[in-house]
Amino acid sequence: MSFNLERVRKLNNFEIQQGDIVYWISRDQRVKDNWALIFAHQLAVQYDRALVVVFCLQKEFLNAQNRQFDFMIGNFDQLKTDLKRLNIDLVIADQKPENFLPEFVHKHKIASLVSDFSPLKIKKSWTSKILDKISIPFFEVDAHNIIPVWTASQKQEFGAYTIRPKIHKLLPVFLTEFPDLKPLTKKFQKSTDLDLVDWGIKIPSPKSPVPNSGSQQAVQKLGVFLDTKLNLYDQNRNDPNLDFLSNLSAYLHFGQISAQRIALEVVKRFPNFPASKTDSNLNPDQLSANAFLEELVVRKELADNFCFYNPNYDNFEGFHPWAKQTLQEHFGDTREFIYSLEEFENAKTHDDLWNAAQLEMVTTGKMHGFMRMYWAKKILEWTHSPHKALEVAIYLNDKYQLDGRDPNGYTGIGWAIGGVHDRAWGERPVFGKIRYMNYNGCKRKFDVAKYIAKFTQKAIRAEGLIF
Ligand code: FAD
Ligand code: FO1
Repeated sequence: MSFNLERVRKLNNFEIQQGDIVYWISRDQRVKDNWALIFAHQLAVQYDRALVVVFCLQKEFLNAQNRQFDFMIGNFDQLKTDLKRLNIDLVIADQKPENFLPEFVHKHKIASLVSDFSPLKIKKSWTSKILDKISIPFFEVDAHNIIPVWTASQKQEFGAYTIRPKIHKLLPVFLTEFPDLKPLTKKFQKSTDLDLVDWGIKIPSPKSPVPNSGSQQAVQKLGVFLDTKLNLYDQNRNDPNLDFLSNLSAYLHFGQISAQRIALEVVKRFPNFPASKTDSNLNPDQLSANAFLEELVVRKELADNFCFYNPNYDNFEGFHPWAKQTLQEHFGDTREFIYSLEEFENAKTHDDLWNAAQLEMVTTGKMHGFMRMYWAKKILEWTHSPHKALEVAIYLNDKYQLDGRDPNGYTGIGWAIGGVHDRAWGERPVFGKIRYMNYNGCKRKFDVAKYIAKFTQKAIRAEGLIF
């Protein structure tokens, strides 16, 4: 089987014992194309054991609201059905992972624990608390990145230009097809002593209509993107009035589709990625595909690199020294406008373009990628300090975006407000040397009035866009 063991980290030194295998599923909520499940399945086959998948449902998760929980839960039936085909049970527990998993391991005499990987502090904290309480092998598998984050680079990278050559070099090794999984012969037998462990809650019903969540929908969306948008992606991606992005970010965030699957499908159609430096004869369709893969692979994996190596990924201390210094030098600058969190949240600024972007996010659960840059930079301009700007941007992004609470979000906001992965630009008030964006620049790029008209309160009411 083409399984590269670089994808796996063993987090302790225990050896495998008698008993079954648990895959604690969190970030990669799918059966197809999931390296963590593939590894757990491989352990089950190798040692002739059963495999059970456990999900710990948290009521509080980084400011997630009903819309995000509904999007996530909307995929659980599919997950359960897909696992059942492999003779694997799904247990959903509404308890903290650090309480439920050690007890489950103990109660069911589990031989080994496998989990998917996330660079976020919340997952690191769950993992370290579990490690303190168990004495069986605990493996972590990077099932989200094409190149495992610890293999791509051993340090925090400065920018896309420093990680790109490393990623491009390793792609032939890691951008491979996934093996098919066969049903397991052994089935997990739950303990008869059910009182001590809460045996799986009923899958809660979504509270609001879920906008097409689930692994099947993700595959459909990918098909539409490949057939009708990819060739014009590069040309149209910075126009928020056009629907030319993949719209896959929420599916990627919840692991309902694998980034590696998307990349494989793109490369099947456009095999010249990465292009060699000397290759200047690429046709426009191939160039467009490469522009998309730059975002999906290089930018996305750079975001995981930032959060993995920088525990301050969500605060001012995480910025590079040049950015902290320039922002500090401009702390005292007069701000023309200052808004409270409430004013931002209710889209009550003087700027109709900013308000429209905020309303797009609140009503649809997804702001267009181009507007995210403008949106975050204006929060820097209209708050008392970069600290406050970060707090407001992260709060709103995590609360309203379906794809929020993600390394891409913390890194994107860090880029806009703190120059993360960017360079110094011409100095100006408030921003210092952080790259600036303004309304007139947007006007030159796209039909600003059209975008505003679409997302004004009145238009939203008429078209029923509210989430
Ligand atoms: P496409 O253009 O179709 O891109 C495909 C995929 O590539 C995306 O789904 C994403 O996984 C990846 N990608 C694209 N752009 C970037 C980028 N700049 N950095 C890292 N990966 C990228 N992305 C999120 O997933 N969650 C967030 O919370 C988030 N917040 C952001 C906040 C700010 C201030 C900024 C500037 C960017 C943010 N991004 C975030 C990155 C980017 O804007 C979104 O990934 C993109 O708009 C999602 O839409 P899409 O899937 O249709 O994009
Ligand atoms: N992962 C879990 O393991 N349990 C949850 O209850 C859970 C809720 C959740 C809500 C919103 C959201 O955006 C993500 C959520 N996740 C949850 C998944 C989470 O994205 C990943 O596990 C993170 O990467 C953890 O660091």
